[in-house]
Amino acid sequence: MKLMFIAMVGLLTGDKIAYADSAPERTTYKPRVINTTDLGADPDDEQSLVRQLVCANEFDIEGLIVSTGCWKKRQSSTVMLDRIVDAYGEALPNLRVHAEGFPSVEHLRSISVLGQMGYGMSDVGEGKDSPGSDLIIASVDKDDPRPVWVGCWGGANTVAQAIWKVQHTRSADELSAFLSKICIFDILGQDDAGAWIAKNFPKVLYIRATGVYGWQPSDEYLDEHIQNHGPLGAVYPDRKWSTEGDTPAFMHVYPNGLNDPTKIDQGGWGGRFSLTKKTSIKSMSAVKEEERAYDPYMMSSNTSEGSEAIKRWSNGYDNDFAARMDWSVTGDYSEANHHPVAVVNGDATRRIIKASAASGSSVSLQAEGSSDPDGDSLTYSWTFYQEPSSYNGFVTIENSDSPSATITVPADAAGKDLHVILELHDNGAPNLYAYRRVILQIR
Ligand SMILES: [Ca+2]
Ligand SMILES: [Ca+2]
Ligand SMILES: [Ca+2]
Repeated sequence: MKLMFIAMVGLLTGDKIAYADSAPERTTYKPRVINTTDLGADPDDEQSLVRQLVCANEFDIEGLIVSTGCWKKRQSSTVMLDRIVDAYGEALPNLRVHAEGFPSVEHLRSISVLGQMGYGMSDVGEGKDSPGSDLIIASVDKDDPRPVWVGCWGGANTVAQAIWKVQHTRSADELSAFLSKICIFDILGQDDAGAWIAKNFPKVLYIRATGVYGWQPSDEYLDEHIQNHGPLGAVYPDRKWSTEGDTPAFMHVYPNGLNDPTKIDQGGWGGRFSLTKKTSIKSMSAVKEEERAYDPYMMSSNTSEGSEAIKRWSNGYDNDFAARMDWSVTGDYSEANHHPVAVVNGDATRRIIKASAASGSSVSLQAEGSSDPDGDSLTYSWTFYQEPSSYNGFVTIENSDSPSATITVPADAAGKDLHVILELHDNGAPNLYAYRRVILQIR
């Protein structure tokens, strides 16, 4: 079957396949992210910051906010954050040799601020505005259609203060518009502010991730590939408890072609999350009693795979981090590996491709034109990703290890969708991965 590609935004025509809608579900724009971190409670926030900063060209980082949580109920300075941003500054000339789009140190310093200095909802309300809560409001207020993803690496009371302020100073419609641009990714629930937000503002996209352990690289891996790598490796501490528990907050929005982060059940490097909100998503045990004041409240959380939904991509995200740490220590482009580009049916963006297909038909998907900036050879893998698909049977993919694969759409799949993932990697050191997702809507 010959498929003809018409335009980048998307009309794909052929005997049996056509785009379901002409508007791209997600373009390759960078996600906007703000973190609130309880730096100093557990060295894993420092670890996550290092990983985030070597990936910083993939995001528009609009806020690095030092705040509190149940393991650190007071904050008074950004010193720990500043030290890591300084290390980024040392590595930046090298990083910029290997990819475009890394933010300047001056930009990061300008968005490195204190959030709520006290704990939980006791530090939210009149007269409690902080530089962090003001920054969140200013960021959401920008004339920019992209949502702002607030990652809560500790408590959620700085974003709660931002919402409180808008609730008390603007009209209901203005509040509603404000809330529609905030997406919250809460790691484990580390104060009572998350429950307050979920209870009072149920329309906010609110993920409380609980499957945040079990995907991490080993201590030995970190010794060998991360900690011995220059100024950023030097500020990646040994773990005290678990490694990088907060990292899923930004890995979920990492624009690597796997998922649209606002479609939270698709699944990507940060995990996979249920569209159905539940009442039973509890915080860490230190907060559970305080949280009862807001029962019942509704949140989204991990699907039943838990952190396995992250771990399935481990070669991709481990090698991505290792290669980026290589970038941070060499200004010679040829001394490090760089990511391949995955092209599907002529589309070289990283957006999710949606297409319709008839039950019982064969659908040809082509990755021809995929390339690697280092001239590496590429290995292809097309798989049916069953968990996010509404079709639950088996799907056969012929030539699934070649650039040109053929999906046999099951005869009983009408009305369902099939999520097909192209995962390709190069043969550089370490192997680097690129992904695409095609969602076939079966008629
Ligand atoms: Ca933390
Ligand atoms: Ca170590
Ligand atoms: Ca390469």
